Amino acid sequence: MSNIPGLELGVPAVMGILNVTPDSFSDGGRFAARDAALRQAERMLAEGAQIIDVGGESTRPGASDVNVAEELDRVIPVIEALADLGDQPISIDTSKADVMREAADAGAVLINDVRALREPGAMDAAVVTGCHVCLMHMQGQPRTMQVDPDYEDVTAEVRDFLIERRDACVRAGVDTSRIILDPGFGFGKQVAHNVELLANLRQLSRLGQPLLVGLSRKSTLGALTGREVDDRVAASVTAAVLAVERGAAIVRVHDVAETVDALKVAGAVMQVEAGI
Ligand code: 7PJ
Repeated sequence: MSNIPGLELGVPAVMGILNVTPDSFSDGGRFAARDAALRQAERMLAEGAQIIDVGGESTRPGASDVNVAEELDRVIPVIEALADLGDQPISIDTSKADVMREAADAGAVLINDVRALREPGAMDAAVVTGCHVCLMHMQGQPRTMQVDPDYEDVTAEVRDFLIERRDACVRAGVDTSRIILDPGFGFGKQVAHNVELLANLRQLSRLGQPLLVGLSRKSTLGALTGREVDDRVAASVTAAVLAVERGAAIVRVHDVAETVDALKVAGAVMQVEAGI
């Protein structure tokens, strides 16, 4: 599945979301303080998260930009403290080259970039750090991406974009074994696009790279269930199971304990099915 140190081969991994932003859409402000963030990370690790994704820039639709100094201030102390806790893999959710470099110095092993290393200097930073990278599809920019997302064939367009970005990374010097792909649920996509992408996820897993899927508490799940963001646990867990069944290697979630339980059940069934 992945050769990120600390992750088991072939077993789906749960990535716990650690937002260190005052404006994150679901746990806004609550974990902004470093100690609170650390407690949340420790809880997610105790619940079975195998990776912690530290993010200091909210990418929710309409969120305002964060400057480099502010983003570094938010994430670096948290990454340093997490690295001191043990050797569980740490991911940095950023698009900024400087944040990638400093996060890697502080102990991050995965760069999770919703802009797929298209910002100035980001590709070089990914290469020099030697980190794993997660390349995500997005149509448009966070501020405006949900205005009128439009596709002829969402699965084909996402696949072609991910192939293009993977190939650009390999040409720049990132080893193929370090590349993870992500269809970018909710990033410039309508509900029907997200549902279609999840239904067709197998086609993306055939690209041969591990897939990361983030649907946790997203508005598509709100649209399908009529539930507010804090009441989307069952919907989120269901989405994670459906994604893993269709080949996802990593699921990025808020509700770690519930997702870990669900994946134990799904994993047992999938192993019998696969004759393992
Ligand atoms: C994703 C992400 C996702 C990856 C966010 C939210 C919005 N990174 N960062 N994939 N979503 N790789 O958590 O709802 O889907 S921020």
